[in-house]
Amino acid sequence: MKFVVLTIFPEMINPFLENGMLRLAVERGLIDARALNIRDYADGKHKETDDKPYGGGCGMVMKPEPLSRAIGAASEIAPTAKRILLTPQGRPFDQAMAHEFSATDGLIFICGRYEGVDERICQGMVDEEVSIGDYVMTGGELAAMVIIDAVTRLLPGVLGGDESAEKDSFSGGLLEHAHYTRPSIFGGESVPDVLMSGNHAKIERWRRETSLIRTFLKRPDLLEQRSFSREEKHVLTEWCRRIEELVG
Ligand code: 4GX
Repeated sequence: MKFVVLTIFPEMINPFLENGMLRLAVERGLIDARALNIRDYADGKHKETDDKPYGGGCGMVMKPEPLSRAIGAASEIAPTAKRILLTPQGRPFDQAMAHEFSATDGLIFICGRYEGVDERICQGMVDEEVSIGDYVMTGGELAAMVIIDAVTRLLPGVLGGDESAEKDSFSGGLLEHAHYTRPSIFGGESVPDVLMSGNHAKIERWRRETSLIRTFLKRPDLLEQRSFSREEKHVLTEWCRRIEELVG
């Protein structure tokens, strides 16, 4: 899988590629990731990448020529990669999209700064506009790193051990159950007995149940677009019954 990030701040991207999981994935040959400096594709002695907007107004717009050449260079590195423009106007990024992107062979990220990029770039040289959330950042770089991180951890061989179930936990549409490690008592709080019981069937049942209830309490919106298994329906009706009993 190839990632190419087009930015005027490659120094924001490089440390991210050189540490942690990203570094591991590069070392294992699972991904090839690099940042290209849009300024390297700009003209003149000042190598300007932005200009004043036609029609007036405050702020600057990224010039089309340097961007167009940078996208051309990225497409030579990763000819079949999807070209993504990071913008609050894009399709909202989520775990399903992370899975979708992890099945492609490459992604090119176009990181705008200022008020954005010339509209003719958006129309002609971009396959998809993506947003990481409803807030405004100063550039697309953090958004590109968020997406690279979420996609890379899904690639086979990146995270060790019995991780495939964990990787799927969000695509299962539920939040994770609680986690505990030693010591068994911390700050006067102990670990739930079931986790100390050694009964693996019971532990797995507890994890599935608390995962469902937690999702209902913290993020009920996640349950709206999801159907329930027989066991899950049983868990929810059982909680309902106990609440009704309590309320009287
Ligand atoms: N999810 N920003 C992009 C400049 C810009 C505007 C329009 C292209 C078109 C963001 C987000 C985000 C701020 C990145 C504005 N570039 N990106 N930038 N939310 O806020 O992805």
